[in-house]
Amino acid sequence: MVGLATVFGAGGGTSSYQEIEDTDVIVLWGSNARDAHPIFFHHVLKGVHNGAKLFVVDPRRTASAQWADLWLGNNVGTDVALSNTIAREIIHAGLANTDFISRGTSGYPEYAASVEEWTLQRGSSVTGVPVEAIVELAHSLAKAGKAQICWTLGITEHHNGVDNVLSLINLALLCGHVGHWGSGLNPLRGQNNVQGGGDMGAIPNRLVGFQDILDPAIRAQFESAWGVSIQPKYGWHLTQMFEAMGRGELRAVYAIGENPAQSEADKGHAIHLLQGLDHLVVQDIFLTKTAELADVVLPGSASWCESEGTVTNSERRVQRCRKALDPPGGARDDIEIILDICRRLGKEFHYGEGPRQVAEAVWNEVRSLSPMHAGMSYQRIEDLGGIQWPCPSETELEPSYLHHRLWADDPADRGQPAPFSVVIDDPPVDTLSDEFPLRLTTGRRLDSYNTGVQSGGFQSPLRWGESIDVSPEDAQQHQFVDGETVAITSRRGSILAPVRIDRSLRPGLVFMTFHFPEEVDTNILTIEANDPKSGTAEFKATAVRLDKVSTSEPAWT
Ligand SMILES: Nc1nc2c(c(=O)[nH]1)N[C@H]1C(S)=C(S)[C@@H](COP(=O)(O)OP(=O)(O)OC[C@H]3O[C@@H](n4cnc5c(=O)[nH]c(N)nc54)[C@H](O)[C@@H]3O)O[C@H]1N2
Ligand SMILES: Nc1nc2c(c(=O)[nH]1)N[C@H]1C(S)=C(S)[C@@H](COP(=O)(O)OP(=O)(O)OC[C@H]3O[C@@H](n4cnc5c(=O)[nH]c(N)nc54)[C@H](O)[C@@H]3O)O[C@H]1N2
Ligand SMILES: [Mo]
Repeated sequence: MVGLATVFGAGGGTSSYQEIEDTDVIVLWGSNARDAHPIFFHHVLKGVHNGAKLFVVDPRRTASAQWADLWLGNNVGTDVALSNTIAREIIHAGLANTDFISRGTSGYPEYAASVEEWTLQRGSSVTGVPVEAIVELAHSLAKAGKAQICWTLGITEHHNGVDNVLSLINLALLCGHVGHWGSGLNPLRGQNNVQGGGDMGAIPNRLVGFQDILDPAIRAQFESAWGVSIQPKYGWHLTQMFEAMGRGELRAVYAIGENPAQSEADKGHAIHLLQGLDHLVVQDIFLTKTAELADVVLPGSASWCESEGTVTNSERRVQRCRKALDPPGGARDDIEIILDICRRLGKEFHYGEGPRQVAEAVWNEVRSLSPMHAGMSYQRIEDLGGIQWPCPSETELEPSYLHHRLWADDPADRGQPAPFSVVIDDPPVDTLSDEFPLRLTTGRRLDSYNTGVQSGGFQSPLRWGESIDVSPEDAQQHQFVDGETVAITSRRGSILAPVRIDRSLRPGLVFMTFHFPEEVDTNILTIEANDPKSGTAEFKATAVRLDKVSTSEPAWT
């Protein structure tokens, strides 16, 4: 979001799922959508069915890559090098979209000069991607009338994640793939309502509707609606919170629907910091590991199918979420609990009676304060099957893609041009060495979810539990058999896991999830290095070594 907000002023994907189905080129970059965004992936497959060419850029030959016309298996942490090389090739082949560059962008000469050092040979040797593959992606992208660049954590979970995103935005600007039907830049959001959470102000620097908390006029509106005073300063994002705990500046935490004792990088350190708090409150639908550390647990909040409200997906579409079941026992809606806490802190809000009425009243307050949501009544959201923001008018609808003004014929209508960014290749913090020669990247599998709290309780026929996935070459070199338990050691700690030999991995690369922390504690290994611009930790690049531990029977054969 930080990258998109920096260039375009709005932190949201720029197109729509419908346009994914009507485009010429789709690039999934650092995204395994087949496993992690299966519904979105159906739109991708429809696009492919309609003639789009699919490229996947991922160090692993993922389930998504198996559907691709071309897979570019780059080395972990070389995405800036790859996109700069692609950019230079586009420029040198005379394929840059000079019309769009002069209409809608700024900073092109500096950018073009900065990628000049990225010859195909250099790019190929740094990234590990063959020259022909780089050329094919470059030429297909630049020649396409419409193209969609989609990314997720393979791009963002690096200490230079924002630079990675900026380097992909550069490619779209270079080819004119933004601001018109069928083209776009799409960060796929992790949970069903991450986009909505950010839009509602659950980020350190914005109020509802992505409005800057430092703007006095905006603050004044919220102060008068809420009857409170709002401090004119930016807050901390999650990583900064943990840093502040380390300095003793943050003494109390209220965690709602988050399990940081399992999901934080270098979790041994994270748990130590959580234990040192004066006061920890956890509000969750399960008793998590974080809840076990808490002073107060607010249990049994109603889950999504037991609550009313809205969720906003990766294409910025606000949809209704309706209560299908009564919550079990005395479980209550998160919002009821929060309103109760407000009351006990001395501030009463009156939104009516019952979940449906409260949810709609809160939503109408959002509409009154956030221009981009103003036109979305509950009735209209129902009638239209969801509405994408921005929707300022109750009668009109905006196009499904953002930033069309960048193409306007009259320069006066164009607004701020989108700036190119000069982005420098910056390898992972956790360097490979003789002691730690293998690159561990962590991620997800289809049938489990994050720290396993919500998916740990069922038996899937597909599930094998956690494993350390190793290329056949590395397994042979270490003389590992499939299923053998081995020790995985990083600069922060050591854990045990069974080996799974996996042909989707290239030599030197190993893979784990973090879905089974009770049995295999992946985040003991990961590094807390993070991108200061976004606070996102470098979960995707850990240096490890593997050692044999025993001659015991393999966990499976
Ligand atoms: N089944 C399932 N679905 C989920 C989740 C889940 O736990 N389970 N979690 C949800 C959440 S919170 C999120 S944020 C999303 C995440 O969705 P994704 O980001 O798609 O999932 P990951 O598997 O974490 O990472 C994606 C890919 O990044 C690749 N990668 C690693 N390093 C690099 C690199 O340096 N460069 C490039 N180009 N690629 C790299 C990995 O090999 C991996 O295939 O999934 C959501 N959906
Ligand atoms: N090694 C490694 N670590 C990672 C990542 C990685 O790729 N590799 N990815 C990172 C990413 S992208 C993410 S998003 C985080 C995820 O980290 P977390 O968000 O900490 O992990 P989850 O398991 O999704 O925890 C969500 C919690 O919300 C609770 N919950 C669900 N619904 C509700 C509700 O309606 N109300 C309330 N109050 N609670 C609810 C669930 O019970 C669960 O305990 O992990 C990060 N950690
Ligand atoms: Mo996520």
